[in-house]
Amino acid sequence: MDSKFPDLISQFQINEKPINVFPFGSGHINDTYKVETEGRNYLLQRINHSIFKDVEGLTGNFLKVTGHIREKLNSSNSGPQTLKLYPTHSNTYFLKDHEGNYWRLLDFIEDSSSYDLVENQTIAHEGGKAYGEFVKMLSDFPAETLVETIPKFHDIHFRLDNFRKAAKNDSAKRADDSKNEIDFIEARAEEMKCIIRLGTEGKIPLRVTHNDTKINNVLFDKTGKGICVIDLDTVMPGYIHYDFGDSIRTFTNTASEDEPDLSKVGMDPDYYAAFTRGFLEETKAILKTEELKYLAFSAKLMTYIIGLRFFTDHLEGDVYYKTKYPGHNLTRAKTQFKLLESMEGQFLFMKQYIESLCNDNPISQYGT
Ligand code: ADP
Ligand code: GN1
Ligand code: MG
Repeated sequence: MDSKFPDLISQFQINEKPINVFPFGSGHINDTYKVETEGRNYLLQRINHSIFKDVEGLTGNFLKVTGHIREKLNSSNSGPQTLKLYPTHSNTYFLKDHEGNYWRLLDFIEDSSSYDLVENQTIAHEGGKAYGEFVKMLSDFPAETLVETIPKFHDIHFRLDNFRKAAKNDSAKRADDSKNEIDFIEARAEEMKCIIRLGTEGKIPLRVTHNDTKINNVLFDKTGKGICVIDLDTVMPGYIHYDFGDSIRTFTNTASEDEPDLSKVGMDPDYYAAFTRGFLEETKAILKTEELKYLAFSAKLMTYIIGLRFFTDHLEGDVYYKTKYPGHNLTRAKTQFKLLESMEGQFLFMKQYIESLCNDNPISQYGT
């Protein structure tokens, strides 16, 4: 174990001493470690401070949101859990070390697993229920009391501007080799502006959304039941489409997010159906007709946005996401764009499936 950990961990209000501390999980943003002790285990995270600039505001959001969820879970006394942060001896819920790094300590959720790739329909259905329940539990939480931890996070105008600047500046000299991707993005740019337009026109409400609903941000128990939604750093006001769409992106892909063999990449219709069923079982009653109408489209939007962000990072020389090899972000972007094409080919099915679940409130899904 790195010699910095015992001192770091001793600054939090826990009784146990660490025996073993090792890197854990496959997130792209924070540095995550499992802390083993003679008693319970913990999860230590170094918060990526260059991405999350307001750690105090982010921690405030975390405490408010988990507090609200905990009250709901207590009153229903059911299986799901929420994350628990430990305070430091100075009674703050994060620690700033002498190098300027920010750390937090959480309960390690035992007997749980996260997946990078969906393995069966139970996982997809349970994932849909977990993310659906998460938004439902927060539907009465005052969104305006949360800080925006990453401003304009899913703002398509902002993301397109960043991409166009990156392509023009071409600081890593990669744009010439990426003509196909640039054309792919531009061909779809107008279509992708519709959710933000509906929001600006007041036709869909701002809710408290998770905004990073990928498959490995839900923990499942051994039977495949979803037990905890994690990675709460981006919980802030957003549209329901951000959560549903980003989930479909990762819960339905037949290959990994960074699969280089594009022939393996595509949207599995059975996983789409299973996730959607679970999500709507929890949320149908709270969603407005106008929100439901754009759900199928949102899967295309979020696959596009995340592909656009991977691609922009590639053009900028891999400055945002953790990468394992040069070109990793380009591989990820190509995978997203192939997945988006697969969704385009199955869009009629995607729309009709949602319509079939909304028989009591007939809606026609948006888009062609
Ligand atoms: P990142 O922002 O880098 O994605 P996450 O908060 O998602 O960081 O954590 C990374 C991984 O660590 C998760 O995908 C999950 O596998 C694991 N993990 C996170 N929190 C817990 C927890 N409280 N208990 C057990 N495992 C966890
Ligand atoms: C990042 O933190 P992680 O790995 O769950 C990113 C998401 C992307 C995702 C793509 C704060 O999520 O927006 O969708 O990678 N999080 C942030 O895998 O940028
Ligand atoms: Mg994560």
